Amino acid sequence: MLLSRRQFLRATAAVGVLAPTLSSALTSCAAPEDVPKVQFGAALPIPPLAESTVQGGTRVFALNAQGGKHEFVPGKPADSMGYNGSYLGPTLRARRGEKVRIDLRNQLSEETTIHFHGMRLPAADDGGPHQMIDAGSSGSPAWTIDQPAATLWYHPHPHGSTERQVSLGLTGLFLIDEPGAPQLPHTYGVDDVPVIVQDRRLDSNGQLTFDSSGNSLGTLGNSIAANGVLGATLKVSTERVRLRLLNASDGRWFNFGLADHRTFQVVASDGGLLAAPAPVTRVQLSPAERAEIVVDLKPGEQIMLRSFAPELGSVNPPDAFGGGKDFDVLRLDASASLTPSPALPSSLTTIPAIDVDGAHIRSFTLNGRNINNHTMDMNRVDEVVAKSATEVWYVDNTSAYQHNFHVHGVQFQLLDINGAQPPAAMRGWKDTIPVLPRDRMRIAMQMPAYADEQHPYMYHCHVLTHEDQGMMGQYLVTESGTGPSSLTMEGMQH
Ligand SMILES: [Cu+2]
Repeated sequence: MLLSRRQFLRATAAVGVLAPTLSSALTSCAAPEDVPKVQFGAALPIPPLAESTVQGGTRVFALNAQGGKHEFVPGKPADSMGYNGSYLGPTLRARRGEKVRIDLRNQLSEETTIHFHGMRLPAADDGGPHQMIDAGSSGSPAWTIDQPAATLWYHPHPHGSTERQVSLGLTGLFLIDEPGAPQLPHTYGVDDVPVIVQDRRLDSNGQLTFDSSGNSLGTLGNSIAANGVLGATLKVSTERVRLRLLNASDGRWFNFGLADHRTFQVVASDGGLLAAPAPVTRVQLSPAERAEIVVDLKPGEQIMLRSFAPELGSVNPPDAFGGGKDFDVLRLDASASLTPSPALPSSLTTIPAIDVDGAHIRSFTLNGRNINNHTMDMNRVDEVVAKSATEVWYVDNTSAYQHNFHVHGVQFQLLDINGAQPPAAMRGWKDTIPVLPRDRMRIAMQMPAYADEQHPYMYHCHVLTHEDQGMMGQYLVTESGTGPSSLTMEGMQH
């Protein structure tokens, strides 16, 4: 049975349990208690591909948002939420050009939404905080997929309770395929493997908690889950494996690398393939960012995918608020004999640079829990943009704390970071970028092609605690680029 929000908060208020390896990760907690040390070896579960039917030319997926129990710690089932199961959700998969519909039944005891993170789609189908689905009700967002092959994801977005619903397990991947894809490992669950990485804050009873207790980073966990399992291990049977990494944590930055510091290739960012594979030894992801990486393996070897101490900006202390730890994520166990994999192509796709000549320029300043000195107001329209216009947005973090920045309804290009060219792994399509203290980012994008004076898109910090605290704004897309400064809420919320 699920607890109400108030019951849940009461039940978790006194909790302050730490794993020995992350004992300073939380700055204002009760005395640490031992959490069993995680042994690697449990098989990495592969989220099933969601079944679909084609109805009148539309590919239809059916999802149930439901409560359940999930065992992070054996023998200690935790209250959880999932889509079509007790934790996480199936992987949705569709091709560019297809019309899709997602029939979501809300079987939770509370309202929710389903947001399609990274998708270009009409605002009314985006599943933001205005598209609430009551307990016991259903919603059916539909649109035509019109963007490159990518690893996107879906999750709830109810204003003020996003962190709790996502933390409890409402998270799944949405893969877009495209004809003419370059030759990369592509057998789902074999050499093309989704890896949803979350730091989970578990108490001594193995229950999920999400009390940020004044930590400026939001909730930091004491355990690391890959596809919902602590100490996960992937048996690899091919010479190369493609890992689709999603940072689905509340507030933790990951800096992924292999334990022996070997070079691997980043082949895709949030919104699709890079122009060419980017050889790196680390790829850093803030909450909600994705990277697809290809790792070469030798027969019989074991190698750990690790998150090393992330770079959190010069303003922060080295282990800012406990966000600077390193820890193991996923062990890769290569078979004694490996099936040969084709060589990686030297070029992957074409990413035309957005022509920013004459672009409309806007500025967004992150400070405290504010964006441009405001917290979220569901009735206020913060920006009005013209349909399909090219825009350049400056995003400045004037605070001493790290944030990130996500824009709904678009994929953008990161033009520069403090005037400098971004690293190769960030030169593809993005929908979420880290904005470290004192950083100024400049992004360019073509605004959505769907004009709608009633339904806004969101932009916000994706540290879920910050988002719930109101670090979010709304933009409307209209034909002319002018429009109302407030919304009539009547009939919109339900
Ligand atoms: Cu933030």
